[in-house]
Amino acid sequence: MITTDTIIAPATAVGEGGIAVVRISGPQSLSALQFFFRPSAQVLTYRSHQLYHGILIDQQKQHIDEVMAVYMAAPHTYTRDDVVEIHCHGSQQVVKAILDLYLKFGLRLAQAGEFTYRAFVNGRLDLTQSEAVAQLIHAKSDSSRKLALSQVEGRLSRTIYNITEKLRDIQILLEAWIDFPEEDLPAADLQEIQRNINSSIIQVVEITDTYSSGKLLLEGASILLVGRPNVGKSSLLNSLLGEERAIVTEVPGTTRDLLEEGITISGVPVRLVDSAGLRKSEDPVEMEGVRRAKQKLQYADLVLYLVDGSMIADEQDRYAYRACRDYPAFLVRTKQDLPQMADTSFCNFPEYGISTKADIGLSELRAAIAGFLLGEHLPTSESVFITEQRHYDALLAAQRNLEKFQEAFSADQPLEFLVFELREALHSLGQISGETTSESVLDGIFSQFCVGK
Ligand SMILES: Nc1nc2c(ncn2[C@@H]2O[C@H](COP(=O)(O)OP(=O)(O)OP(=O)(O)O)[C@@H](O)[C@H]2O)c(=O)[nH]1
Ligand SMILES: [Mg+2]
Repeated sequence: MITTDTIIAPATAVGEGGIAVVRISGPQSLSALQFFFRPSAQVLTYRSHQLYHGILIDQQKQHIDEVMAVYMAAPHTYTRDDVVEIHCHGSQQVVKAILDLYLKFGLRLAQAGEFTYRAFVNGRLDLTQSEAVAQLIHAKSDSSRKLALSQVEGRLSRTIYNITEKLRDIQILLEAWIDFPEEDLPAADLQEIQRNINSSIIQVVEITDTYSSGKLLLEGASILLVGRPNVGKSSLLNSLLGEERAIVTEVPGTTRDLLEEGITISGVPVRLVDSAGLRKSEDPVEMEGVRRAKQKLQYADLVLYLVDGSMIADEQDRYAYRACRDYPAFLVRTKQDLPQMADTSFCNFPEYGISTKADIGLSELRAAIAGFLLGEHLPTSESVFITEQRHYDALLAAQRNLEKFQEAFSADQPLEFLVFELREALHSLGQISGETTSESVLDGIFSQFCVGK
C-alpha cells in the first residue's frame, strides 16, 4: 500500500445525521483545504488544531455546503501525516459532493482501515493498538469497550515490550560471548540469565492465561437455566434482569421456548437463557422446547440447575440432573422462603440457595457466577487481557521457545542453540506488536476496518 499520497474518506457512518465528517490525510491536505474552502473571516495561515467556519465551494465556485474545517499539522495527528477534517451537514449527498470534488482534485479514496494503517506504519500505534481501535469501534458491551480502550492506550503493548526488552538484553549478551569466546561466561551472569528467562516465562503464561476470560469479557458468556417445571427458572431470570421479562405462573410448563436476555453480572456480559427445562413430555410443543434446551446445553458457559427446595426432589429433578451433569453447572435451590424439603444429595454441583420472593442469596449467586466465569481474572483498571487468537498463538509459541531455552541451558548446550530459541521467541512476540508480522496478516487485520478509520 502506498503511504505517501493524500487520501480521503468519510469518517462518519453512512446515513443521515446532524453532521458528517470527511477526513483527509497526507501531504496535500492543507492545499486541498485552501483550494476549496472559503473561511468566513480572513485567514492568513491556518493554525493547527483550530476549527474554522466557512463555505466549501466547487470548481465553478458554486457553494457545496457551509462547513467547519480543521487542519492538523503532522505529527500530532491520528496518522502522523498532515490531516484535514471537514465537518459538513450530515447528508450523504453533501458527503458525496465533497468526495467527488476532491477525487477530481487528485486525492485518492482511502481503503478500509487505511488511516489506521498509516498510524501503524508511521509508528503512532503498534499492531495491538490498531486491532483494539477496530474492537473499540465494534464494541457491543461496556466491558468490551473498556478492554479495547485499555489496549488502544497500550497496556498490552507495554507489557509485551517489557518482556521483549529483557530478552533482547540476554540475546545481546549471549551473542557477544559467541563472538568473543575466549572467556567463559561468569557463573553469576549465567544465573542471572536463567532467572530472567524464568520470570519471562511466568509473565508470558500470566498473559496467555487471560485469553479465555478476555474472550468472555469481549463476547459475553452464555448461562442456561434448567430444572423441572415450576422450580422458578423464569422468576430467577426476572430477578437477575431486574424486570418482569419472562412470564411467571403457578402452572407448570409456562415457558415453552427459549428466551434469551443480555445482562451484566459483576462486569461480565452474560446472555441468560430461560428454557422449558429438561423433562420427559408427551406434548409435542414441550418436547420441541426441551430439545432446544438440550441443544443449548453444549454451548453454555455455565448451567444453572434449579431444584425446588420446598418440594421433595423427584424423578423429574433427577432426569434434568442427568441431562446436565457433564456440563459446568451450579445447583440452585429455590424458594428458600418456604420450609425446605428437597434432598439434593444426588447432585454434586456447587450449591447456592435463593428465594426470588424474599430476595435471599441472589447477590451471592451473582458473585459466584462472576467468580466462576472469570476465575481470578476479575477485571481491574490495571489488568491486561488478551482477546485475539493471534496474540494467544504468538504467546504460546514464545513460551515454548523459552522453555526450550531452559532445557538447552540445563543440558549445557552450545550458546548458539540458546540464541536460536531466544530469536524465535522474540520473533513470536514481535508478531503481536507488528514488528515481525507478515504483509498478508497485516492486510487481513486492516481489511476488517471500515472505510474512513
Ligand atoms: N414462595 C416462592 N415461590 C416462588 C419463588 N420463585 C418462584 N416462585 C413461584 O413458583 C411458581 C413457578 O415459577 P416460574 O418462575 O414460572 O417457574 P419456571 O421454572 O419458569 O416454570 P416453567 O416455565 O413452567 O417451567 C410461580 O408461582 C412463582 O411465583 C420463590 O422464591 N418463593
Ligand atoms: Mg418458566
